[in-house]
Amino acid sequence: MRDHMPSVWPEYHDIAAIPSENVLAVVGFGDACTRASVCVPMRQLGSQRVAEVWRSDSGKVQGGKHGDVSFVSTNGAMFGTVRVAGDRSTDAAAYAAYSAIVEAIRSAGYPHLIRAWNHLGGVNLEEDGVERYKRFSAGRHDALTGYGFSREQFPAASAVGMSERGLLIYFLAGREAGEQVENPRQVSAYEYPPQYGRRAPSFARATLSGSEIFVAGTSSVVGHESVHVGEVIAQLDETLANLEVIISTAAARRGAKSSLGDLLGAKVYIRNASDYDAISARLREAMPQSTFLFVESDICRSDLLLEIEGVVRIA
Ligand code: 3EB
Repeated sequence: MRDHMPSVWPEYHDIAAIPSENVLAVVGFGDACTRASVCVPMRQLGSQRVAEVWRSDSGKVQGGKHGDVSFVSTNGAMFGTVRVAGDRSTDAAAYAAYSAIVEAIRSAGYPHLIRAWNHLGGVNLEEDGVERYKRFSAGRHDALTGYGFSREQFPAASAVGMSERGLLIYFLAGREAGEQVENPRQVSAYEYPPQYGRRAPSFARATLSGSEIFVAGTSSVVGHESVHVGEVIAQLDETLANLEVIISTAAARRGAKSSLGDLLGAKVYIRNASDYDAISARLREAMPQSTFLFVESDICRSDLLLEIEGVVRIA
């Protein structure tokens, strides 16, 4: 039933050592977009220049385009990107982007959204009195529900800023549905009260797909509230507690045991570059096995100072 999704997973490699076999896509960041199929305008922190390399257990990759969505696919998995210019309201941009994504994945035969990365220029700025992130949430919700997606079909996601205008989304879709996992320490995002936007955010805390746990962008949120406002290390510790719980909960669904230390790699979005030294030192200690990509980025709530995402392979 569950293992039709071939394994696809991200690896973080120095841009001088990007592998060439079984690569589905390369996501570059900032000025390090060598060989990148998609380049996210976001400054990397630290001395290394790293790319997010999407590997798969199949070497055969096909490319295609549907509307504004470019994609590559292999067996049962599709990796796609869409970019919308910043010349209209953010609700309309998100609605257009998610409509294009759903049209593309359905027409290509990969109708299940597994994981999405949302990058939004000026994410915390107000647009006619409403924060862009809230407008984004509304447009995403209206598009997905308009196409018949139920909350159990929302993908795991990250939602962060970027240093250019507009909206840049990349995503993973499957021929087979993933399985959503929610975090018992947190209210499901799709049940958030209206203070976070007129439509609740349409994402899952994690998706199980193939042998992977795709963990959504995770922050210092308990219940539905941001906690430890203004305290970056306390936010980091709360984020790690959230990651631990979502990873162990997801693994338990497959009768497995996994924890924070099993993250293959982690991407860390840091609002204030001056926090990089303290955050990176603590993370490398907490997760000595993991590889990291650190970027400077706004987070979708203005009181959040960091967000961490990653992937675990269940043995
Ligand atoms: C949170 O837990 C923090 O709207 O897609 C994290 C990951 C967050 C994804 C999204 C938002 C999103 O609510 C914010």
